[in-house]
Amino acid sequence: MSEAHGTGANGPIVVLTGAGISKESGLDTFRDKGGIWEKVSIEEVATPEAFQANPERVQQFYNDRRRQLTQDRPEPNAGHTALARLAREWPGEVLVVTQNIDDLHERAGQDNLIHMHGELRKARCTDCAAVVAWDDDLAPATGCPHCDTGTLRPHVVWFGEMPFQMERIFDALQRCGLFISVGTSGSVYPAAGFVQEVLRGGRARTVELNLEPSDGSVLFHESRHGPASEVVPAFVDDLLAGRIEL
Ligand code: BV8
Repeated sequence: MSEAHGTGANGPIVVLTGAGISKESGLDTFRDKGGIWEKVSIEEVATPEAFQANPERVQQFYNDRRRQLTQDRPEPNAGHTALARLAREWPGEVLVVTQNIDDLHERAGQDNLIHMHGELRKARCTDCAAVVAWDDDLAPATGCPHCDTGTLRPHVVWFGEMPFQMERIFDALQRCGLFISVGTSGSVYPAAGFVQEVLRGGRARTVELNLEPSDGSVLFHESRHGPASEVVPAFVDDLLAGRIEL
């Protein structure tokens, strides 16, 4: 593979991941059959208004998912480990932007990583905004260990809240030479609009690796459909072997 492929001249590779990459690790997706939003509604558990109206219900929703992460200890799958290998072996920058709030990318060794929708194993003070690692249940009265006056909420982005590190993400999208979307239905914004942002730059190649075509499939130069544990390692092999024209 010519060095030109991986140099900064092409900008970073940006990878957007969604719940589909964690599915084979045993974590539910949101909109598939049997998914999370089939069992509970967004308005009930994933908006600031829901938290205001019924904090116990919202805390319980995240306590259940945090326990699944900390007690069942799902393992990263071959999709996660292939992205970590890409970041290690690719001669240029690889940035993974995940919509997921699980810690499977970290546990696969991914370090240049942005959790744009927050993290299930962190809590944030509603008063002083301190963010703390948190593996236990949260109750509406759980106090902040920093300011002693505030209480803790899940450090996740609810609908109607601004996702994290948007400036850094858009900067990378505008510079990138390759945009890969993995395991996401492309139904939640602003993440679902990232591929259009990349296409506006006019240079980058866009690739979708998903179990089935997403809402935005037509916007990708290439799509490979199948489980992440198969299609992601195969694509990373092709990329590292110089078989993908950038
Ligand atoms: C914002 C964290 C603006 C919490 C999540 C009205 C009011 C306000 C905003 C809006 C509004 N109307 C619309 C909006 C915008 C809204 C939005 O997009 N709504 C949608 C429903 C239309 N977006 C927002 O509100 C965002 N904020 O706009 O702020 C703003 C501006 C100024 C100032 C302040 C604010 C915030 C959105 C973030 C919400 N939080 N999660 C939590 O996890 O509980 S979103 C939630 O959906 C998850 O994070 C999830 O990651 C995300 C996207 O879902 P996917 O990851 O794609 O999962 P999904 O199940 O949908 O798809 C799975 C895919 O995997 C499928 O395609 C499937 O085929 C595939 N798959 C399955 N198995 C496999 C597989 N692929 C590979 N291998 C497999 N084995």
